[in-house]
Amino acid sequence: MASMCLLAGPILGYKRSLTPISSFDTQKRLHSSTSTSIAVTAVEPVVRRLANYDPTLWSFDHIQSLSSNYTGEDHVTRANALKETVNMIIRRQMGNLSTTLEIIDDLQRLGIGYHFKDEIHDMLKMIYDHHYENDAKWDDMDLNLKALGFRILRQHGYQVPQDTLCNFKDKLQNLKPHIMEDMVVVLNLYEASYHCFENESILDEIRDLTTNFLKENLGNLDGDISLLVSQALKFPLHWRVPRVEAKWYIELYEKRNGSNPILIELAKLDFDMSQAIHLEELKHTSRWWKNLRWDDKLSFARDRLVEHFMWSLGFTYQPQFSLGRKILTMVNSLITYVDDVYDVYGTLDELELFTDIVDRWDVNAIKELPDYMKTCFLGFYNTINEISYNILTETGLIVLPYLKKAWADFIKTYMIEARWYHSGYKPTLEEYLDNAYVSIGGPVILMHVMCLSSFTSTQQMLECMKDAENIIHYSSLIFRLANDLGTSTEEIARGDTPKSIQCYMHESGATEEEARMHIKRLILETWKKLNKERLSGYSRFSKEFIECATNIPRMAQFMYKEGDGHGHPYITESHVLSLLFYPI
Ligand code: 0FV
Ligand code: MN
Ligand code: MN
Ligand code: MN
Ligand code: MN
Repeated sequence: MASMCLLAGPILGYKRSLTPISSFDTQKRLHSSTSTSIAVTAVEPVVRRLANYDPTLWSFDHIQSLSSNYTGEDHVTRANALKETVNMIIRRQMGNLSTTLEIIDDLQRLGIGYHFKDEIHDMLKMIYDHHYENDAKWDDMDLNLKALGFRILRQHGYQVPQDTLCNFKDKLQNLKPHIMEDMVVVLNLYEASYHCFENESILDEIRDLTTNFLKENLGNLDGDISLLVSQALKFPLHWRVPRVEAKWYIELYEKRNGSNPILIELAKLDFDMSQAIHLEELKHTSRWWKNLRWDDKLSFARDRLVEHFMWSLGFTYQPQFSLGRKILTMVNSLITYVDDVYDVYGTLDELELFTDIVDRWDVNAIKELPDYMKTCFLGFYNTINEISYNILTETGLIVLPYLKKAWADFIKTYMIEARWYHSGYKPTLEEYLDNAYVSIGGPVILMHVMCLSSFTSTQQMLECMKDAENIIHYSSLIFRLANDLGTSTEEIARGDTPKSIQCYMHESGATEEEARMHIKRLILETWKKLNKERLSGYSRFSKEFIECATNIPRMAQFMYKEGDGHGHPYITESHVLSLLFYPI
């Protein structure tokens, strides 16, 4: 009967008391991508937007049917033997600066650096003490090693000054693009320059000059170096997602002359073995998702479980962070659904109610909510309680009060955006970003990561959280700016509050193209601030926390580089296959 009503007038829907919720599916199919639907109720019309998101590409049954051959003891035994051999290789070349730096770089890029944390730590300490503490030795070193050493030391939290690279200019002039070694120097300088802080003009200049040099000569290159350069020009290594880089680099490294077969075998095996663990995590979370039933009860929103898992995998891929990936996948799913409630489906009055109930964390008040919000609130409430319970049994700490607070603060930023939208208010860019770095979800995600770190008390955790405000801010700000570059065109067409591009256009009179350039510059500047915070953070935060905080903006730039890779799942389909479903 419901569907007959809808067929009679596709623009008219009916309130939930008259029409079962499942009819939203039918509405989705009948409306065009930016439609507004007027649902007629017995009392007053409810105006709702519909986004017409693409359905998920991955069914529950398909996810559950996935499996990997890379489980079992034989693989573990082989991997352990390979790790032993790599350890020997590392020890054998210690003392040789050039091969040491190269092997560290390769181990990291192949995604297996985490197995040799202590060895890498010791090698870098030696290099730093020996070469950097002693200026003269550093000055004598060739430019390529300086660039490589500078990058790797900064990656690991060493305060190497930019002056280390100050005499690059004369050298750069003598470099010949047709000589492969010379291009490697330029490429290494380029990659080093992205570890820049604010006001490091030498590094700024290196970035500009090497970018131009690489662009001008890309056409004349072939082989490895041409692939490395074209990849670097799309995104510098420092901005790339480690798990994505590993998959790409393993293939490239394998084809390279003089590559080490032991490293290749270990990298491949490790990728496939950790992928087997990831698949089990995905299957586990997909059962949680199926039980939650939001995919059909809240069918106006983006059903993106697999993509939410891929985000978590981009944040951290090491096997020991399994619980973290499962929790973050749940968190990402909640964020996306609640975001669609606020941006697309909910009326202003409903949203005020929901915001208030989350703030009070009052499960008894759900009877005041419309039906779809009852499902949304209770599912959300139960999930956060479950996450808190998992963290309690894992760490012994009661984190619920902090999670509740982080979620309430987050939802309030959604409410501010909803009020702006409904009143037609146009914030300045600064006013917008002060709210939007929170509304993107970075702080709430990182609060969960923080809660998963090992602390002896919640007091200690709280102090750490306070210390981490800047790193959280910059990480989330890049996440937001990258999201706006990729999603705001459709958001504005559908009806949403002005995003950073529109705010800047409005306040400065810039064209859209100019505004986009401005946002890209802001991303670069924010990376510099993040770099600084990362470095000072090494003594205060867990390495996992710093890595997650750095991987969030990397993942955002990756997901939104070709538009809305999250809203349009076919854009990211090949990455899901390559990272999650297909072994090497
Ligand atoms: C919201 O997208 C959304 F789905 C995000 C931020 C990606 C999900 C992944 C994680 C939470 C890691 P949308 O562009 O609608 O966000 P805004 O805030 O612009 O409405
Ligand atoms: Mn679409
Ligand atoms: Mn949204
Ligand atoms: Mn939103
Ligand atoms: Mn967006």
